[in-house]
Amino acid sequence: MKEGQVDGLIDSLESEQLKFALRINGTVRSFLSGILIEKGFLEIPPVLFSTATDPLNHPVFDTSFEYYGTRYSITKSMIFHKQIAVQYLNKIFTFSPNVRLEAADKALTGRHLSEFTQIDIEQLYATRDDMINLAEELIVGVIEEVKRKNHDELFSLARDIRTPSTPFFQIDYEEAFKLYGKDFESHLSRIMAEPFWIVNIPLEEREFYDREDPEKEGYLLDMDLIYPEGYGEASSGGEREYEIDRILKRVKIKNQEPEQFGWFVDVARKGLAPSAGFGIGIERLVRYLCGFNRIEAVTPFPKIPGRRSI
Ligand code: ASN
Repeated sequence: MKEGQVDGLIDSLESEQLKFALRINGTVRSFLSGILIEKGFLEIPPVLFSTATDPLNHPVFDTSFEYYGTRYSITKSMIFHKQIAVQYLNKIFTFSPNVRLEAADKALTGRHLSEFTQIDIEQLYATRDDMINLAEELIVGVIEEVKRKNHDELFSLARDIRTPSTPFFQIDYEEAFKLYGKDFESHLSRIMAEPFWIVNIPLEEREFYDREDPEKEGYLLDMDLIYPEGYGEASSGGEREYEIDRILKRVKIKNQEPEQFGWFVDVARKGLAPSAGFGIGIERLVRYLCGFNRIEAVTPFPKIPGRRSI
């Protein structure tokens, strides 16, 4: 390729570090699918576009398009598909590519890509505590596996990752806010030495599908996992709203319309059993394992918010 022709678009491909990251990425994916299959989870293929996708709790550019008279959107997360899938399949996971056309300022965080993959997990009749335990097992397991299998890569990257002890530290959203102000998440991420949970997030901070705590009105039975050393958010998840009245109430609070989530609401009207789950961003996990400053270093064709990409 001629110099200047791709004006920095293949920077990542030219880096030696990318090969280390991709080897670690391979270990991460095979470890996670191996352990989940062993535990009886079924892997379902990803859904790339749908008539209903995650509304998210922050604005992104629209990715909808029309196809034979039906409006679809590119998947922002498979939240609705996984909640429906577990009604029949009990325990599922998927490596789900998500497209979230974030505003350009998100590039400053070093952990946002407009196209990324999350391993999305859901289990019927599970509680938040079940999912916290599972996520901790996966995170500790993946760190141990990478240390075993990718010793050479970690050595070349001069990366020394500490294996966290379980259970991970948990802090209440409100308590963290009181102690450290509105930037508590990044502050805590910088000062902590091991991953930790933020729990009981206020209802208005999250999407309608995270279940409100019946014993603590206005707070959710959800959780965010945060990496230490300043790497920021790793995962989010929780128990789900499954009763139609509650779903409709929550959609209304968000000033959204039930029609926006058409088939999901229709299936929910027929009755859903409770479930819980979470998603772990694969690129963020690999970035953390590699100790990279910026997330685009883990992938050959990064989509950096606001930047032209191939
Ligand atoms: N994966 C997340 C969850 O399970 C949802 C998301 O990606 N917004 O709650």
